[in-house]
Amino acid sequence: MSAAAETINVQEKLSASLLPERNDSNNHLTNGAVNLFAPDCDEIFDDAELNGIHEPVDPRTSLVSPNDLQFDALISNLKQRLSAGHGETIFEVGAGEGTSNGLNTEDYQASVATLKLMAQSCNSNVVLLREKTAEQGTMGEFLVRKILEENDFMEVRVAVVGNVDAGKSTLLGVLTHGELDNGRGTARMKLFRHKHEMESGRTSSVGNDILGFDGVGNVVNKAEAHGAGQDWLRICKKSSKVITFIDLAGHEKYLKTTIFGMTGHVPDFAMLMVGSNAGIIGMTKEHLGLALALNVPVFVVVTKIDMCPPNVLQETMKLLTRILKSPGCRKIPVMVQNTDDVVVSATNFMSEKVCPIFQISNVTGENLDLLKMFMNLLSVRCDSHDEEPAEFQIDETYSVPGVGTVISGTCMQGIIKLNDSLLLGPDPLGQFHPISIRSIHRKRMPVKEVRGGQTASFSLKKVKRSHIRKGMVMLDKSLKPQSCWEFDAEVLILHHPTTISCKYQAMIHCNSLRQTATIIKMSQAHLRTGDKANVTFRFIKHPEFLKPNTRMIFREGRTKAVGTIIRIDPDAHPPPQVAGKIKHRGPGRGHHASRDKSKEGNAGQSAHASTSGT
Ligand SMILES: Nc1nc2c(ncn2[C@@H]2O[C@H](COP(=O)(O)OP(=O)(O)OP(=O)(O)O)[C@@H](O)[C@H]2O)c(=O)[nH]1
Ligand SMILES: [Mg+2]
Repeated sequence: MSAAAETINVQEKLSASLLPERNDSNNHLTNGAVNLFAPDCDEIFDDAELNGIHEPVDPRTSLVSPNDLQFDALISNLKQRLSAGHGETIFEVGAGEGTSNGLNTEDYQASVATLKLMAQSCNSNVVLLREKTAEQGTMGEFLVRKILEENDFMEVRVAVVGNVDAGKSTLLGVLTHGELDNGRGTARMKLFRHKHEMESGRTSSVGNDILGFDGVGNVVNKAEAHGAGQDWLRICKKSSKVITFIDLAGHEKYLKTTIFGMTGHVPDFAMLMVGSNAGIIGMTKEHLGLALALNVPVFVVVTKIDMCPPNVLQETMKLLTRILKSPGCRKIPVMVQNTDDVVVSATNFMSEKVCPIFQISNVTGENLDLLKMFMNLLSVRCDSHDEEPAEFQIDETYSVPGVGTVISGTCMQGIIKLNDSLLLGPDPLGQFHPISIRSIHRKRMPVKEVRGGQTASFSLKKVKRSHIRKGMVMLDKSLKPQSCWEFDAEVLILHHPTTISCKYQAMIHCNSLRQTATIIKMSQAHLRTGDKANVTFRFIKHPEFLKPNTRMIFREGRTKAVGTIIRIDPDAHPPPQVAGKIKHRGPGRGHHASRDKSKEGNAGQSAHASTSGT
């Protein structure tokens, strides 16, 4: 059987294989993700009961002619689904239980009209995604998306990984700038940040670009006038959903930066790119492993189908499906060949089991529409935890003339507002210092607040850039943060040529922090490939802010391990060789506020525009 046929069969089995996971009345999957696909039959019934109606409501016909009470229950159900889906949900019309699906034309039209009224009451747009014929008539799937204020948008981050020359930067150039590639590198030029990248054509840093979708799913980005960059402000204002692509380097020598992009930039999803003619070579498996280790759901884009002989493409697909199904990955590959496949794979993607595969050409544009439709349906993966105290991790710092120090990163939880006073740290002594927020930008757009799951940049009052490093955090004062020199983690050794013992040193990547640490204790004497153990690490340079349950990567040369932090030790002391050398460089010391004030001036809109990322 051909690889393509194999994946199509898997797709047919997909709905059946995913059904048992819908196991509670709130339609949450066993792994915690919300399945937007399923109709909330139980909730409709519960609401109806609450309203004193004791007859069970058939979900298939519930929208045909609801009475006032039923209509109210339907609206409250839709509101819940919109809130669980961070502002959008996919609603099935005519879906019943078992084999009883579909509605006759009249009832179907009445149901669609009801859905539109429901959406109107929830201040949302409705768009038809697909219709199909079932046993009892027509069924339809609709995207219901909340209409947001002009300065607000849903944010989804996609890390773009894959081997050198797979076409990562090219695809992003084509998607975000609306012009096809010439096969010799024209499209990627818009993405590069450095002169040497332009010259070599190779990405070496973490790049950023955005693709905006409006309320009904149209792409907002326009093919810009010759040489002009995309206007991020316009895109953000017109978009309901903004996809931020994190363009990463495929070359092995930049792996450290690529890992930083995957851990520090907190992607919701990873797009693994494979050149169809080159196949699964170089860093492809390494990058796939990285996404799996960090529990980031992956979809695959196979490029260059315009120039690939059919037998080579078939070989690549065969190997790809084999790797995805292997015990190390345990994914269900789904070949996406039409809009139906897009809806099925997008709605089931959150289960982390499904791995959609696209075959595209950046030169002819083949299948790019399917990829764009899929991107439009990608949901926000993290909860914003608005009620929790604010926590922001820094992944980049800038010194902006006329503004001062600007930091960018991701808000992990809570809400940060203009003029808020937060704690910044840890400094080399492990201490945190109060700072206040003088301006906030999301994707270069000035805003008044930022919440969990969103990236942003801030200009800070009275802080020198040299006092801030990647991996530092800004936290709400109520968290009473502590830094640590030592922590315990449960690690799994993915690869090591021989054995790991105490005193072994390697680089820890955890969120946006990167620092070498020494193993000072292990639950067993030696660790080999495949071993799992509890290990105590000690940082070699300065203390860090860590939280239990965070995923981390531990790496040195070809040695790779993944782990989860289980305990931090705020009382441990610095390693002896460092203890005598630490100088205080925290914000607030050796710093003359009055002198800096004149330098910093007002944080204007253009300030953050000159920063590349958020
Ligand atoms: N014919 C054809 N060429 C393509 C396609 N996609 C990319 N290319 C070409 O492939 C080359 C490599 O593309 P890049 O986008 O730089 O690859 P990359 O994955 O970003 O590479 P690194 O940044 O080094 O990891 C360029 O010359 C592109 O023009 C495609 O679909 N068809
Ligand atoms: Mg590139």
